[in-house]
Parts: sequence; C-alpha cells; structure tokens
Amino acid sequence: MDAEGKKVLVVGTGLSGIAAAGLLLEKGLDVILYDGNEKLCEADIRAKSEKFEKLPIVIGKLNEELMMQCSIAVLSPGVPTDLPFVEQLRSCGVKIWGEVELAYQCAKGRVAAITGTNGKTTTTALTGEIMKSYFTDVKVVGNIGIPYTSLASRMTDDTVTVAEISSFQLETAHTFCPEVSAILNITPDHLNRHHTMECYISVKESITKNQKPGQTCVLNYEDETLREFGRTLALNVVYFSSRRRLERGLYLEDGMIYLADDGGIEKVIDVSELNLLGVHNYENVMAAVAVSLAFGIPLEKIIQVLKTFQAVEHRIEYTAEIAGVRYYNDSKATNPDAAIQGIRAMDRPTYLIGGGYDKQSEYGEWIDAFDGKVRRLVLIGETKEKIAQAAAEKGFKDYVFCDSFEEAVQYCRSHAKSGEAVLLSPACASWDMFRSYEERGRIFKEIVRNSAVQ
Ligand code: UMA
Repeated sequence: MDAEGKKVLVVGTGLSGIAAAGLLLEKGLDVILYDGNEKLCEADIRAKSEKFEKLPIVIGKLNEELMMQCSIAVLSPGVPTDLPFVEQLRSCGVKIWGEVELAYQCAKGRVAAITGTNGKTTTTALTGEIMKSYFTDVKVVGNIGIPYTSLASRMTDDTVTVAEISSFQLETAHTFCPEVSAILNITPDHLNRHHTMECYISVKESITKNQKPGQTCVLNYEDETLREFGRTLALNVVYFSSRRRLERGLYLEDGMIYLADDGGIEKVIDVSELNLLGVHNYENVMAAVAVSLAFGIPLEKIIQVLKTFQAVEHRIEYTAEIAGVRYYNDSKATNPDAAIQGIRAMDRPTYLIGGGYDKQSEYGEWIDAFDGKVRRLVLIGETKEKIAQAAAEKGFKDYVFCDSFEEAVQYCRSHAKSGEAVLLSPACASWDMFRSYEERGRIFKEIVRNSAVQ
C-alpha cells in the first residue's frame, strides 16, 4: 500500500473506522482518525483500542491543512462520497478509498462476495457455513457486521473469505475482485444516498467490474435487470430462478431445488428439509449453492449444511408464543421490499409494526402485499405519517400511531388475540430511534419476552 510517506485519514469511528485504523497502525502507517459527529467524545474513541493511545483524533470539522497532509482517506460505508468535505479531500489530491478497498489491498486468499438489496446477510451466512464445512480457514466479513479490515491481516493464501458487500461499500471499492460474485436482487433502496435507481443499479453491478473471464457471477434470473446484465458479462454467469426451469443453473419447482447443468438435472433439496421460510429464502439458498459449487465444493457436502442451517437473527425470526399469539422479529426489513417478504411469510392475521428512519422509499407495494392479512398497522418513527398516507391512498385505514417503540409493542401485546401474529417488519431503517436494526430487534425480543413473564 503506497501512502507516499504521508498520512492516512480514517473517516468514521464506528465498526469500520475502528477496524480500519487498527489495521493501518498495525502496518506502521501514520493515521488520523476523524469523525464528523460533534457529540462524540475523544476519550471514548481512544478507549476503543489499545493501539489508539497516541493516535491523533479529530472530531467535528476537518481543516484543509490537515487534509493536505494525507494521501489516502478511508471512508466508513455510512459516509456519503459526495459530501463537501469528501469533495475537498479529492481536490487536495487525496485518494478516496472505502474500508473494503483497504481490506482487500491488505488481504490474501480467495474471495466470494455477495450483494443485493435483500437476502445478502442470510446468503453470506449460509455460504460461510458451507465453506467452513469444506475449507479449513474461512472468514465471513463485511456488511454482515464484521468489518473486512478487522480480519484482513490474519488472512493467508489459504484463506477463503465470504464477504457481504453493501452498495455503500461498493462505491469506494476500486480494485476489489472476488473470484465469485453474486447479486441477489435489485429493488429500490438507499435512494437518498445513491439519488437515482440507475446509480444504485450501477453501483450494485460494479461488484463484477474487476472480475476476469473464467471467474463467476451468480445472478437472479427473475430480476429482469440482472437477467439482462448477465448477458453483457464476459464471465461464467450462473443464474438461479424461483419461477422457471433453467437449462443451466439452479431452480425451484414444486417445492424442490434442482441443479441443471448441460442436460443433466440433479435434485438438491426439498425445501421442507430447510429451516428457512419463504421463496426469498429459497432464492438465497440457490445463490449460496451456486457460489459454493463455483468454489469447487461437492454438492453432497453442500446439502449436509443446508439441512442444518438456521435462519439469521432479525430476519423473520420466531421470537415467542404468548397466549396463542406468535411474535416474529423481522427488524432486518429496513426497506419495503424486505418487508414484503416478511408479511408474505405470515400465515395468520397479523399486527404489523412499521415505520422508522426516512430513506425516501415508496410504500405502496408493501401495502399491496398486506393481502388482507394485516389486522392493524402500528406505526412509529419518522415515516409514520408518510406510511399512513400511502396506506390511505391504497384504501387501507386500519392503522394507529404510537409515540415510542415500547408503546407499539405493548399495543400489539394487548390487542392481538390467540391465533394471530405480531410482526416487527418496519420497512425502514432504524436510525431515527436506534443505533442499528440489530438493537431494534433485540429490544423487540426483550419487551416481548419480558411481557410473557408479567
Ligand atoms: N460518520 C461521519 N460522517 C458521516 C457519516 C458518518 O463521521 O458523514 C461517522 C458517524 O458519526 C459514526 C460512523 O461514521 O461514528 C459510523 O460509520 P458507519 O455508518 O459506516 O457504521 P459502521 O459502524 O462502520 O458500520 C458499517 C455498516 N454501516 C453502514 O453501512 C451504515 C454496517 O452495516 C456494517 O455491518 C459495518 O460497517 C461492518 O462492515 C449496517 C447497515 O446498516 C448493518 N448497512 C446498510 C444495510 O445493510 O442496508 C448498508
């Protein structure tokens, strides 16, 4: 890594920034750690790692003099690349890298990378489990919650890395080149960050931009954008489909997943043998199988893992049954498309908790997917009025507003009757009320479980 005797600026002091700064210090580079949030306290940041004892930390505003001292700025994924200070860094000649770019430049071994609007965490976790059953050194990193930089220095030529990569991370990943990539689906999300759907699509597709002929890209045949994109790639493209038989690739038919390869068809698994629910999850399974096969893992080995793999936390996660009411935590549904999968998976009348941070999403299709199943929509957060308006426009008037998250859960607790369900599937990010969707999901589970013992 060439920092030309200058300093490296790390932007953000969340998971990514802390791990990136740690990696750079380990490499003996001069690091400045910066966070734009004026409310943060320097001592708290310094306490995050023993390595930070003498580290220069800047909070609030960056001055130009300091920018001029840097050759590279490593941005955390949550930092938009078009902010004025990032533009200023560029005009000072500072290279803008993301945390994934830094990790990739320091890492070794083989890489599989998974992106898509929804399903990437489940697919990454499942692919990681399959890889672990076959290879001795497997690292599962990225948007899944383990920064790539936190493990990069421990990777060797024998390491297999399975990386969940978000659109935010792809924006600043310049040389990143996975041996196998997968794009699961692309539906509107994060449009406040990427501005247009075209930009969002092209960022997602850029996961393949450095891949070479002979390397593999796994794509969802039922996503028209991706189907067309596959036709333009000079790579080994493997499609999967939940709606039709494919001549080559993986497909779902009558509850069975098949692998078709130039005339030969093999049964992979009957979906009733999986511990995962819903067609979207069968798509995730097909993608994970395709990635694993491309890494040379025998199908029998893959099938063994499929039979034991459990759903990821916060994704249509069964939480409890209290007085005949079933509670599900789908906090990971941070956009309408993910929330559509959540309500589709319900098989009973449902009290649905929705709303949160405003990412400028449209909620009409989510409301269409209620399909008579939503007994009441319990709305919270920044978007509650916007969602209520979208619901009213669709003729759905059975909604209530709650002022706090706790109030929303308690409302459902006191209204839902035996045989009904309560589903937290907000269709929005959590950042207006919580630090993360994980925190929102954990608090949901806590309130539900505590109310069971009252
Ligand atoms: N910050 C600034 N300036 C800004 C914006 C943020 O200084 O303009 C600072 C904040 O004050 C804060 C820090 O940056 O101190 C936060 O950085 P971050 O938002 O990048 O969060 P991290 O803790 O580093 O977590 C990130 C991912 N977060 C985002 O992409 C928003 C995590 O994905 C990921 O798990 C983690 O890196 C490890 O790789 C979460 C996520 O919500 C799960 N991802 C989105 C999604 O899945 O939809 C993309």
